[in-house]
Amino acid sequence: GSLQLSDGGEVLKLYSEVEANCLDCLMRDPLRPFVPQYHGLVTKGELCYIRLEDLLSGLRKPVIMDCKMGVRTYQEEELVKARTNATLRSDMYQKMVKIDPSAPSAEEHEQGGVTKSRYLQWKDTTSSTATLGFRIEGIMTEDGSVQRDFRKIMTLAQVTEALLFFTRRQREILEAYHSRLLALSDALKNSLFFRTHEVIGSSLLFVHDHSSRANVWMIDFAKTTPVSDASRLRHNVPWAEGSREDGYLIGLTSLITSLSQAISV
Ligand code: 4IP
Ligand code: MN
Repeated sequence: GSLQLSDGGEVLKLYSEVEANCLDCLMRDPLRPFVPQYHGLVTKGELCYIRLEDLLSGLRKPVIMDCKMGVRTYQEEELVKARTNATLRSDMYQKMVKIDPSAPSAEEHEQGGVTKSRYLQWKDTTSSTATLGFRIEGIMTEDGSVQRDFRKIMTLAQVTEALLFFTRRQREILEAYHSRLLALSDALKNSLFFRTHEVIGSSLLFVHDHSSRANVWMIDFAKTTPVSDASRLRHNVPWAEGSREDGYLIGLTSLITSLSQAISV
């Protein structure tokens, strides 16, 4: 993600027009209680930033989990680009080889590059994204260390294990997350923003600390774009190219199911 700076109870995030437009809409939508409060823009030197509520402010040694939502993490335009004027990314090829040297095709090995859509698709299909509609991108434990090995998780049972690790099996916290996600699910049903936006690469941020407060926030809207006036998205059906469907609710349902399982362990 883009660089974030902390600034007196606020977080500054590098300006993106797409994200700023989303935040403008979200401040007037039923989803507002599930999004960091947006305070407009600020310029520092040459750069423009989005001013956001610091979701960690007031927390002691917070424990954080980032779940990237949806059945895909690339925009449809990325596929069009790959077909029409494919840019080969050597950085993405290298990241791929580092994780699995046998993942690139013979041609990709030869070129030493892959397209962005190919790389993101590969990540989506080697994680729970494509099947469960979300993946755990990372967990930050209370000592501040970030663990990223959850990205290869494929099954709901593994997700439940990860949730038990993340919450250290604290029932109150698991239950607080569960009810927050049910409330989010209600808000999404009433949200005009949600009906009219394709939500790609957005995360749910789970945060708790020593008190049994636990909260979930929707973050990262740089790849969340409006659909045309006439169309509405369902978010709970598989994606087919052209449909713009993101499978966001498939992921939310998986997460709620997994939390229920973790609670009943
Ligand atoms: C990253 O791959 C993430 O997928 C980024 O998504 C994505 O940025 C990067 O694309 C890609 O290189 P790794 O996490 O495997 O390093 P996110 O920011 O949601 O984590 P986009 O542009 O898709 O947001 P590039 O093109 O920014 O490098
Ligand atoms: Mn990003």
